[in-house]
Amino acid sequence: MPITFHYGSGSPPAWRVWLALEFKGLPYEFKLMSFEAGDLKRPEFLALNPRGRVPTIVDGDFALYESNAIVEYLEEQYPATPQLYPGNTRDRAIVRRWVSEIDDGIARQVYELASLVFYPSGPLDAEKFTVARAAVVAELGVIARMMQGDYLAGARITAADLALYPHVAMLARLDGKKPDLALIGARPAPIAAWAARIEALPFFDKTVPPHWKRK
Ligand SMILES: N[C@@H](CCC(=O)N[C@@H](CS)C(=O)NCC(=O)O)C(=O)O
Repeated sequence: MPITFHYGSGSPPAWRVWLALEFKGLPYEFKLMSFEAGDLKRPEFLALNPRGRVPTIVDGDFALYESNAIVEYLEEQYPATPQLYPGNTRDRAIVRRWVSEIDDGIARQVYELASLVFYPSGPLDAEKFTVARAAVVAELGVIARMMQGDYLAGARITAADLALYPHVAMLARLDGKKPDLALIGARPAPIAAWAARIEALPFFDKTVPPHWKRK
């Protein structure tokens, strides 16, 4: 029985899991959930995830939510698939460290900026934009300096790359809505080259959020 994958378009953690399922070549049944239609708060979905969020998977009789828990579960449950936590204990610790740094850093910073752009609570506040944009650009610089090779943790793609990519992809969406942010051009060269590598993955196009493709 394939894994059931509950996804919401545009959700960075859900995109992370989608990339992982594809990278591993695992069969899955794709369930596109609508935030607007309230799909995530229906009793049948809350029975799988009491927080009513995506991503959520169901593998046989096992339901799991939280993107990082899901990616690690897939890694352990399907050890014959391409690895996202490769190497020895220390290598894997470094991948986990990256994922934590991404969740605590750039993910929050991009979310902060995206909230200002997509869900403004009042009139445009130029100072808030400047501060939020500067935080994103500074963190991209830190990540670029810390990169260990073609990918975040070295020569091979890992869970860290799949964790980061959806947040970097959001920069183009932000520029699209507010071109003077000029975030794409502000990406350090190693980040731009790394993003192009992710976008060249054979399954990448399939995972682009469906509502982004409709634009
Ligand atoms: N820490 C969670 C975050 C999941 C999350 O916040 N998902 C959002 C979409 S990005 C969601 O489903 N929000 C709907 C809601 O909270 O009602 C993860 O990594 O899976």
